[in-house]
Amino acid sequence: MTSLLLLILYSCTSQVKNKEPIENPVTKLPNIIIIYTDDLGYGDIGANGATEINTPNIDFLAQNGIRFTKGYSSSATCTPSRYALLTGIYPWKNKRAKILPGTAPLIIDTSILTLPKWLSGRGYNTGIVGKWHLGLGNGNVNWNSKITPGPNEVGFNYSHIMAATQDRVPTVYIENGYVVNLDKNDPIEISYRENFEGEPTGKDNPELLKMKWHHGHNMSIVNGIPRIGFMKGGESAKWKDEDMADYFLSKAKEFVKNNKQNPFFLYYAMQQPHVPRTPHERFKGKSGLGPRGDVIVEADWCVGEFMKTLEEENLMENTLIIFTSDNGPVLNDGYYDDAVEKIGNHDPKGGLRGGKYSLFEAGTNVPFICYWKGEIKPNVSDELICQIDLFKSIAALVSDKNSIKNDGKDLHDLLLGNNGKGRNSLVIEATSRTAYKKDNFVMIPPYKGQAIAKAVNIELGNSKNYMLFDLAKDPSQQKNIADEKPDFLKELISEFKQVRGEHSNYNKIELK
Ligand code: NG6
Ligand code: CA
Repeated sequence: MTSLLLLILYSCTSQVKNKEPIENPVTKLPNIIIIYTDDLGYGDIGANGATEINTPNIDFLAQNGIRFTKGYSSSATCTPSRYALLTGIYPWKNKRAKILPGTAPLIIDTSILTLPKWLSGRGYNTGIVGKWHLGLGNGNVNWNSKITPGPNEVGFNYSHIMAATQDRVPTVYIENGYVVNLDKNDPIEISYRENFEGEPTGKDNPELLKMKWHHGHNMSIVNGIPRIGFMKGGESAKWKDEDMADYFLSKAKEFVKNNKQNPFFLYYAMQQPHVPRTPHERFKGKSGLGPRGDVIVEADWCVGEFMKTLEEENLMENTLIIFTSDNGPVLNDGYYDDAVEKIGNHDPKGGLRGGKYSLFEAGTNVPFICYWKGEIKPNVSDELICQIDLFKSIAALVSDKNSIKNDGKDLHDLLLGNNGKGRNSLVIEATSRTAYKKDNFVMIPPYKGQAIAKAVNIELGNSKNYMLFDLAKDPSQQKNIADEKPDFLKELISEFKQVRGEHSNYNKIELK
């Protein structure tokens, strides 16, 4: 449909403006932007019902675009969700797609087809700004020379990233494989096993901390914040946490300005509201909910500022913006930062059960919005869609002739608000466990382990018995109906086994 539209647009342009140089049809392809937040819950935005926090810019996208009530990340943690987003492959097919340390090697095989690689083969300028967390190098990274392979080797022409998470070392920005502002005389060393002699740690030097750790996060101290992992050197390259939002925003804007001559794809992977929550001074106290709320307000502001750039550059009518989150919410994720104490009446889960790390709905049912000025009619959809579908769906928008094979579905009609049909079924993942969704039902197989992860106070979805929920009647998963529907349960188990079966037939690169 859109390809047809693009074709018509192009032929009109060439007829009407026949005295002017004919535009390259490629420039008519839509720009594509994925704004990806970190740990933002379904209920954290006004558009999904939040009343205790203001997110006007994200709400604008929702109110003027299509808002999905059943939009899912593939997983309830970061690395696997990002893997699925970029490859269209179920992350449980890759054993290494788990929460990674900052020293982990790249987990995307550089020979497979990814969304940015495919787009780049179609003439797109492709860029990532923000959180990566998919590993770098081949093991034993030397942070003081070119760090490769990384985002640039799996399809991004431009990358300006943090390696893992805001709470993990190395706490530096990396641009196209090089640590930014690194002083060669003060080389960076990183270890996730042992401290470097003489370096203070959160555990032994509480007097140096401006933020206290609750669980984990007691190793190297950077900017008064204790982190996961040990780091030595790289003083001039270390980021200032409070400036990170402004920093990535400026890089995202720069990418747009520098790449607008061609169609572009930007993966803008914000760090908020993941821990440590470090709002800029301008946002401190703005939400009344403590730093977690403040960084959500900050992230929303970033969305607004970024949109202004698209307006100024006259790109709105030709740009598809997808806004979503890598996994559901968590309050205490390892630091004392008042997230629990100041939550008041705010419900980040939006009435769902569980949260980050959980197989219950709040783990993966996340904010999911598509906006394209003039192209998408404002709408709300209850159809099932997953981030794993974005690769195929975007590919179908760009070219209806593609033969991409992965675990995603082409749902581009749905993305454009055209009353398309969503998925019938989906496997979701949480810390290497999986569950099966079918229509309005979700089946969670029995898993050993604690029912509640005590440190974060989240129900994980572990149970001795099969659980089955009818989300249409029971969206907060209060009533296990596995015993009431034994035949249906059997059917779901058998389908689930089939989907989880042998992996086969994944795309090796087909373009270039
Ligand atoms: C956990 C961290 C948590 C967070 C998470 C990754 C501890 C005790 N907890 O291991 O704070 O960093 O990993 O989050 O270290 S994610 O959103 O990137 O998946
Ligand atoms: Ca996350």
